[in-house]
Amino acid sequence: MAPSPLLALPGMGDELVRVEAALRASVLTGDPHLTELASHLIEAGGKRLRPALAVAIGACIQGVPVSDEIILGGVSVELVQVGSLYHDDVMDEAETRRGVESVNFRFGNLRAILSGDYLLAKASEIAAGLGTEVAGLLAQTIGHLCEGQVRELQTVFDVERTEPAYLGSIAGKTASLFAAACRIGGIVGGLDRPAIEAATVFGDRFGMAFQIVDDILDVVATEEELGKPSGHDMAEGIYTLPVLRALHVGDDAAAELRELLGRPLTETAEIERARKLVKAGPGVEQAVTLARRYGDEAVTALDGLPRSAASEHLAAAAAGLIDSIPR
Ligand code: GRG
Repeated sequence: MAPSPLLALPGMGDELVRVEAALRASVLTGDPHLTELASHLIEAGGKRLRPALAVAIGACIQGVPVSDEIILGGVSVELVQVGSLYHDDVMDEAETRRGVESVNFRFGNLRAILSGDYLLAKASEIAAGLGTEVAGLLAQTIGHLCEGQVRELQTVFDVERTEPAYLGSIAGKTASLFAAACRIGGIVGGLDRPAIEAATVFGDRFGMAFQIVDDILDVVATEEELGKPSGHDMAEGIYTLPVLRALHVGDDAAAELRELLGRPLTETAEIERARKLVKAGPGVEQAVTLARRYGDEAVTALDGLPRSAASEHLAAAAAGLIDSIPR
């Protein structure tokens, strides 16, 4: 995705340098091999969007630089993100992640699972240092990620997957971590209770829009734009919003798509045909409309936060999500 306007918040660059230092320090262990495993994807990069959200919410009241506790809150959330990617790549048998070899591909499944667990343990330890509310919230969020992922597994290759099933899955697997990042920024930053609730709603709606845009990109973007093969979700049986909408049009294209899906797509020609059918129908545009609606709801939630440069950038980030879709 294109760089978020969030990262252009004055001072955000310096805040993310602090996040980076604390993130790397959090995975230094007494065992060089475990350190290598736990650092692998952290060193590979990533957008650090979730820590940036925690920082920006905290900055709504503190300005920048934010407190060390907010930086650590962002680190705990990013460690959950990275740990979940380790596990996701094992499940997907992925070979690459963040532009480098995935941990499972480089070191094997056993090490990927164990080091993913280690990252979750480190996240929990840091969260516990920030207080029982943050510790409880992070634990609950890890549960939500698992619930979302299990919901996805239950409908794999199911052309009858319903929209509520899809939305429930992405609420757990993606939006819950965005919401937690914002809520932690609010709690640790010292926002009042109504503002903490507003920040949480912002994160949830932002996360929903983010995942829908990600799912649209899987259909419409090229391999060069994505940095990974297009149509991967469809090929693997994960039918996302644009696909579900395309399946329900009731015309010849929908019938052909239905015929094509429901099983793994292994041939490039089949994947390209399925992408073409979805792109030709109204599914993509309808998914953009829903992503825009979630983005608008995120912007509205910001009314409950102190108005600041940070809240302006949060609004621009939410409103700008759909701009990353190539037209
Ligand atoms: C044990 C915590 C835990 C989870 C197990 C595997 C799983 C259940 C959940 C993961 C679900 C998942 C992979 C959701 C997708 C989230 C997502 C949109 C990832 C990509 O986020 P970006 O684009 O990536 O922000 P970077 O690399 O920039 O961080």
